[in-house]
Amino acid sequence: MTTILQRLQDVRARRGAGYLTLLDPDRLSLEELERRALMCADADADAILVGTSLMLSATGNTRLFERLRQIVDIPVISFPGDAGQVVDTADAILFLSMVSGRNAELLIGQHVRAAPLLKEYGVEVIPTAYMLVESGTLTSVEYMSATRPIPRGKDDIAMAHALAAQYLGMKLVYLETGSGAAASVPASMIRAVSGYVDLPVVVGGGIRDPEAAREKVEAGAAFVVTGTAVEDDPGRLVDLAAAVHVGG
Ligand code: 1GP
Repeated sequence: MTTILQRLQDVRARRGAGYLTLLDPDRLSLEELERRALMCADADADAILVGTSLMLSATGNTRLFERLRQIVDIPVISFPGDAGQVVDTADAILFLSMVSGRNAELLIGQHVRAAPLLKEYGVEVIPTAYMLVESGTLTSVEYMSATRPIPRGKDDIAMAHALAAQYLGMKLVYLETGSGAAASVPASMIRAVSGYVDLPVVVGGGIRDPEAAREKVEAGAAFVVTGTAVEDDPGRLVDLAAAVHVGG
């Protein structure tokens, strides 16, 4: 059976890069999330990520994944802020280790809590090195993780972290400035990291227009993530997807 990771790799091979859209369950109602998921799929997104830094609502995360998987035929992947967001209804989970920080809970602690559940659920696990990059303002992820981001101009630090993650056996590198960030990950850092490691590089945070999305792909991003655009500017989704799909 084809895994979700293989499907994503195949998207990258066929389309040049993949376009992933993030839905934050804290920001919209279930009905609205369903509507946005359909818009993402119609706009030709390659997968939907679902996750949040906080999880303010106690209800419906399991149900949300179930519903989204019923209504779209692209993968619905968990992008959890912590082990409390693990569900048995996701197609896969980005098993994020926040390697840019030195917070043991986010490097291994939450994973110990989540791993037995994921085994029981049979959810596909995609080991992902999550790297927070300085964005100029304090983002939710920086605040909630109590970690310091990698300085924007320090490509060498990002490269060394990504290579260490590769040697630790991770399958993706996620370069992130945080949802709603004022600045996205610099092209020079994406170029440096993607040229240095063998892992596909996912880039997210602060990407609002097709030009910025295309710049990330041209710098070497295998996948581009947008979240805020899905909420604030869904009319842009088609153009964002087209800008990422450089392979046609
Ligand atoms: C967050 O990278 C994503 O993990 C999306 O960020 O909401 O800024 O698009 P935005």
